[in-house]
Amino acid sequence: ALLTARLRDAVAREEIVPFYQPLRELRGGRLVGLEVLARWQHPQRGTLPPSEFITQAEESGVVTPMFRSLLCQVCRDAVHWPTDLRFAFNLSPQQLQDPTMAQEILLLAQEGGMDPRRLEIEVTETGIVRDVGTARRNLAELKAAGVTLALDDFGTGYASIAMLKALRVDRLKIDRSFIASMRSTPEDTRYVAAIIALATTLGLGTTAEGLEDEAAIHAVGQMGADLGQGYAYGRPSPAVTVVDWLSPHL
Ligand code: G
Ligand code: G
Ligand code: MN
Ligand code: NA
Repeated sequence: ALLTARLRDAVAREEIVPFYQPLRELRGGRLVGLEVLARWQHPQRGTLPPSEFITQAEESGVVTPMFRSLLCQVCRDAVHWPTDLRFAFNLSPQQLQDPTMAQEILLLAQEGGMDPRRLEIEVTETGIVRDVGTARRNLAELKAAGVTLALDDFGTGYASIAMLKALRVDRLKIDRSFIASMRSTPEDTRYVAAIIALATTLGLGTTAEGLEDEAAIHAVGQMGADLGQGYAYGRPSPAVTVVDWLSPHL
């Protein structure tokens, strides 16, 4: 209860801030978007990662005001950046169960001057299975407004082909564990290839996560993934760092 009150207060004071990680085209390396990753800039404990507070935020319901605050801060930051940059947000399972979630996101985007076509929403497979009806209506409403839907950590949860069909996601994010095992066990490359082939057959985009070196970038590009994310392209960083990524590079 104490942490919940402290967390609520942190959201109100904007101590929970967006960090950004580049999403790049695998061919050419162009910056096309940024994933928004929450960080708590704690006055005593320094910059805390989501593992220190997201579970508590979800269990207490603070995740909803936290998300609102992050979206508002991103709209403010984005004023200084190119208008074609896209923003990918993570949604908690709890948010997908809220029947007013989609409306609220679209209203906040409008108030912040953010075209919904620049937003990507990342959901996990576990987030969807809980209440398919509400999750599905929320996602359909966002999609109808032009928001891109991405299935995060793909390959590690419960997603079925039927779920991909019902939810009409636009993009699969290959979980970084598959990219990591490709490095240690070359035969494991076939799992990455299989996910990309599935996405391609269904007409979906593929984002490869956890790219830590040029070899991984090259391999997933060869297999047909279109976007990539990982330390090779940039670490999650505060807004001031984003300008360094905007200048033409490589
Ligand atoms: O940035 P980092 O690797 O520490 O993030 C760990 C996890 O925290 C990520 O997998 C991501 O899904 C989750 N996460 C980061 N920011 C947010 C957020 O704003 N909302 C939710 N629900 N999850 C987030
Ligand atoms: O689950 P989700 O995709 O939301 O997690 C994103 C998090 O993954 C980032 O916050 C970051 O901390 C972590 N991450 C991003 N790129 C890499 C990478 O190249 N290697 C590793 N090990 N972790 C990464
Ligand atoms: Mn994510
Ligand atoms: Na992931």
